Amino acid sequence: MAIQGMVLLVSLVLMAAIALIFIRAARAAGTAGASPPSESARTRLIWMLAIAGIVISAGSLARWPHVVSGDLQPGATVNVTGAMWYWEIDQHRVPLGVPVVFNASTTDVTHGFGVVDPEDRLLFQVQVMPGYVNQVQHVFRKPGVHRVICLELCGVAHHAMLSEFTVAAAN
Ligand SMILES: [Cu+2]
Repeated sequence: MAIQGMVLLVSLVLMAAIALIFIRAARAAGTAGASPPSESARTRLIWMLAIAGIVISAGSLARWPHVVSGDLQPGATVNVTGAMWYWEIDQHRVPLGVPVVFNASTTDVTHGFGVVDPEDRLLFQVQVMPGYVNQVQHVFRKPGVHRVICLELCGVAHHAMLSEFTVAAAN
């Protein structure tokens, strides 16, 4: 399941759970002389919520991009520099199917290095901050032109801070 689909599902389940709790509370408030829940019922509820929280967190975060690619050996390294308002990328051809490390830095203010696949889906992003070289690793699964966008509002031409590179089979 796509991450967006998973996030939506988890959000809907949690919203339904919160709605049920509110409905129960509203009903209980309307009942004269309703007795408060017993100590054991409260303990059971806390345990159920804790276990649900752990299961949902583990299930929804396990496939997060930085975890998936965390331990891989890089097959290519790309240096990216952000500046108001353009991206400088030292390679415009990036290999398919191997881990690619992006070293992202900035010459001025904070930017957000975001990469969008040919179907307009955001694959990953990393904050680009003055004084740091931030690394992000990604394995491209689809060939084609990938767009680079800025995801940190950085001034009047932030929206025009665009670039692109092509993902193709390494040879
Ligand atoms: Cu920017």
